[in-house]
Amino acid sequence: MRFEYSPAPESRAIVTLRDSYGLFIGGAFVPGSSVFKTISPASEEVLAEVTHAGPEDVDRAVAAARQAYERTWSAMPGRERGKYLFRIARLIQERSRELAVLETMDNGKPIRESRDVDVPLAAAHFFYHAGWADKLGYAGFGPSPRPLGVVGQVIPWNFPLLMLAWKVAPALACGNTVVLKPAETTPLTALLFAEICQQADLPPGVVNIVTGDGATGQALVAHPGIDKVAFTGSTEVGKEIARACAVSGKRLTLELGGKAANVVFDDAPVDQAVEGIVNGIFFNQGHVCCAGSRLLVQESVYDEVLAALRRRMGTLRLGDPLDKNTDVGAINSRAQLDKISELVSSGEAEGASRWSAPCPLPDRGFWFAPTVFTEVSQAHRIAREEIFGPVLSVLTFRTPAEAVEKANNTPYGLSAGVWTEKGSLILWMASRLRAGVVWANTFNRFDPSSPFGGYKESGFGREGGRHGLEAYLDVTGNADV
Ligand code: TAP
Repeated sequence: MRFEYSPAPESRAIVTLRDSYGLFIGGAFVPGSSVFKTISPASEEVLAEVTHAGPEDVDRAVAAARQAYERTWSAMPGRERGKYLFRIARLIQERSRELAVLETMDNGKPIRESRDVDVPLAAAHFFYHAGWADKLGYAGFGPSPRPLGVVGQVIPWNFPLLMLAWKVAPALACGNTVVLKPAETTPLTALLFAEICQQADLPPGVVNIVTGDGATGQALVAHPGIDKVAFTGSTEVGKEIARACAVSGKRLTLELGGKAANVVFDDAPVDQAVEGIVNGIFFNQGHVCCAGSRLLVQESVYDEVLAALRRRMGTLRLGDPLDKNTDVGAINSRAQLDKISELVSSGEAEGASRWSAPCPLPDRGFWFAPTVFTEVSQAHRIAREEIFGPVLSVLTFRTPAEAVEKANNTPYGLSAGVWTEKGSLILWMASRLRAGVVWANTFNRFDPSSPFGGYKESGFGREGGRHGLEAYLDVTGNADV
């Protein structure tokens, strides 16, 4: 049965967009060298003009961060730093609706996801790390771990505010100051976060935000005044950054791409597994580094699982991201839509069989219907390359050993999922899957206390949990490390 829903749009009235945004340097919004426009991917409407930071602007931001590091932040007792982080966390909660609506407008993701996932998790990251700020000496890195200095952080467009929180909260809790570059297509929630820093009375220069494109990111990671680089984005750019940092003495963490296997055994409850498969690949339009983009189904239940999956995909509602009933929003940019379309065409050309959910696509904006490929071989590009869109590739297996072999047959290693009612099989699989996170009978679950990160070409370093703190601390000279 298909239910028809009346439109239930969230109001945009809560968001006050400025015509133009400056760079956030030294606690104030300042002009930069040039400007660019940020648009809504759902309507292609221009939302605002944003400043493009050139090398001299990056230089100013790094100088402001250095001054704040030396004069205030690194010398401030942890319990005082913690108060600022708690304050920021509470302000994110207070302004949650505004942040959620703005995120959805700029990114294209459904309001249900920005409201129920992105913004609450961003607040949770600040709450969690606020609690660590005065307890770093008890985190297992020796009695007096020290901050690293000025951190340069570059983030992608798929979870703009949440990736900012993953980066800024631990850096600040550990006593570092920050220069952050959001993605070119999604700068607006980072700029609203800058306002939150002002509202929280955060000392000027502790957080600096430089908007711009890849060249701005390049200038930031190459800047000699940076002590540590934290990057989340594609493996291709991650490799470039690793090369740029190689002989600089800068500390580096990389959170890169993924091609996760979601493995369904024949004893799994099919309806629950199908919900997990749908959540694994269609959540956030599949713009998720840890998306379950390769479904491995045990042969004996293949027909049953695929029939249930197609039925469920047929009920997904695609459209206005601000509508509270929308399941699948807009693709973030034309460039990403082109990339998805090119990889999908390659899947068809290489002989895989395509099925897309029968949903009408809006005339304006960037859209792609939820799609599943069957008859996929491991050699196909759609089985090997990260599509970063709502496209699932299905493969089959007979034995657990074959499932492990196929799941690990990827240059990536960020996440994996296992669906079975046998606890022993879950543990057997988890100990063999080469992935930073393995979910059992669920998918895409996040918590600030749980470390997240990759193996192989998915990068190195962990974010979240006690492990994530280490990336922002100098632990040398501590005897018990
Ligand atoms: P990228 O193209 O790599 O961009 C990421 C960020 O780096 C953007 O801010 C980008 O600026 C900037 N950038 C581009 N070229 C740069 C350079 N040469 N030097 C320094 N910075 C540069 O990735 P994306 O397309 O935005 O994001 C999608 C990718 O991120 C996927 O592969 C996804 O798997 C990965 N991702 C990983 C994780 C984790 S936790 N592992 C989480 C989310 C996303 P512009 O926006 O201006 O290009």
